[in-house]
Amino acid sequence: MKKGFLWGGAAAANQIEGAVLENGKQYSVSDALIHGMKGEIDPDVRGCYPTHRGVDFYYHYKEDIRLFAEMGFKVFRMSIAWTRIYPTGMETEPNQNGLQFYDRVFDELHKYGIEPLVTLCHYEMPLYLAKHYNGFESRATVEAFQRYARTVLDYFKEKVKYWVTFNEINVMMISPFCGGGVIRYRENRAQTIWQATHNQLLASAWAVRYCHEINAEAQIGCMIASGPWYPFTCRPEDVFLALKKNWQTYLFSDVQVRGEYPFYIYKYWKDHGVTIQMEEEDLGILKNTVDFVGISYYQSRCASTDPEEQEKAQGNLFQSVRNPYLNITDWGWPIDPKGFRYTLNMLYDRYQKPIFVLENGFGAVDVLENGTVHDTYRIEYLKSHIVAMQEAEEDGVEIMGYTVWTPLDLVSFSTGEMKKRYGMIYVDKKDDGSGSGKRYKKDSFYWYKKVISDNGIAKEGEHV
Ligand code: BGP
Repeated sequence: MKKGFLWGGAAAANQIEGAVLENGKQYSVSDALIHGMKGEIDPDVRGCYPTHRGVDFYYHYKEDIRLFAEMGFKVFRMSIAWTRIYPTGMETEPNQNGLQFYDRVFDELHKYGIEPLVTLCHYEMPLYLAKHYNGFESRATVEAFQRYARTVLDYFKEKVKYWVTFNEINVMMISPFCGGGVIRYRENRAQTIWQATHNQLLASAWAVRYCHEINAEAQIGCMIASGPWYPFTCRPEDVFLALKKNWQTYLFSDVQVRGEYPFYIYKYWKDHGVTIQMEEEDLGILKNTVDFVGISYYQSRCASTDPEEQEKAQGNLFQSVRNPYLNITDWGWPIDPKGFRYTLNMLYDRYQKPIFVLENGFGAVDVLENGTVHDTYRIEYLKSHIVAMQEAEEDGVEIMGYTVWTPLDLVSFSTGEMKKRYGMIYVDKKDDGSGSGKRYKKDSFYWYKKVISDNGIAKEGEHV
């Protein structure tokens, strides 16, 4: 990859930290997920193991960062837990304990020359705001977010150069609770979802403006869950359906990158009886556009208008029809490195803005044997995707960096389990809460270390 490419890894506070109610912290929306995003929501937070313990990064961060440094990381993407800073979101003063914790983490990263890249909110809205204000449906949540964002952008101005506003902001379309803290719906469900979407986009644009005002050196990006919808067949109906499904993702990047709503949303709102409540300054605030396009990429999807095919797709994470040309992971996620190259090209074509790959990785069951894991399957997945990314760079796409999901085993977001592992470092923790918490290097740890030191993967007979 080009000189100065930012190689590293990514994780989220709610999936790694643990210490869920320590030093003033309160619950976030992630703590109310019983079995991850796909399970029920329990606003009273009963049970919900293992999210609460994560993998104890709160206490292990020094050891973990040392291991990231050993792999040669240039950047570590992490999130600040909003609830460590403003436990309910409504306090007028920040919790100093929370600020000091992240201050120590950033210092530790800098000690090894690792740049922190911080997501302001990775499914971590204070649960209080979801329960009392229905999350982003209310402007009160926008104000709470502004208070929080202002605090951390100011406080960490000297220590953090790279920021992201909301993780996978388009998840609002499949899980409004995780994405935007929405618990209750109006009679017209679409009205609630789109009002919350507007308010969240506003909050994001506000943070971009504030970040630019206080720090000309910083770069702040958006983050979308990418992955193209292919038409299942070349029937024109399937092709058009795929276009519309893709709009559900691009709407979010279109607004954040171009600074205005795209043409196609107005008809959609009209057809669905949606009227967005806006204040006079809203459209002006949305004009504060991001510096880079952050993406997660795990899979592609297929759209079909055939009712039989649609029936088969029920229950899938994205209700995608199975692509017969692709293998799938143990959790049914299609493996499509070419789709990654396609996505990078397509997004660059659409926006001509640098892209930061903020998540890409392989969830699998790992077996710890003699203190290590032989995760050839993970290496294969990552290798094919990194090669696809290199090809996209050769195609002319500007890519800033790649943070693998994830350096460290952690709690899965969509299923809430430890069994689905992504890490290059094995953490001895099981779903029932047992385990020593000890860290072990997997084969992928050594493999990724070499990728970073070679600045990529050499093609047969070539140097990168
Ligand atoms: C993304 C989320 C992450 C992460 C990842 C893997 O959608 O941003 O938080 O968990 O997906 O997904 P999962 O953990 O559900 O396998």
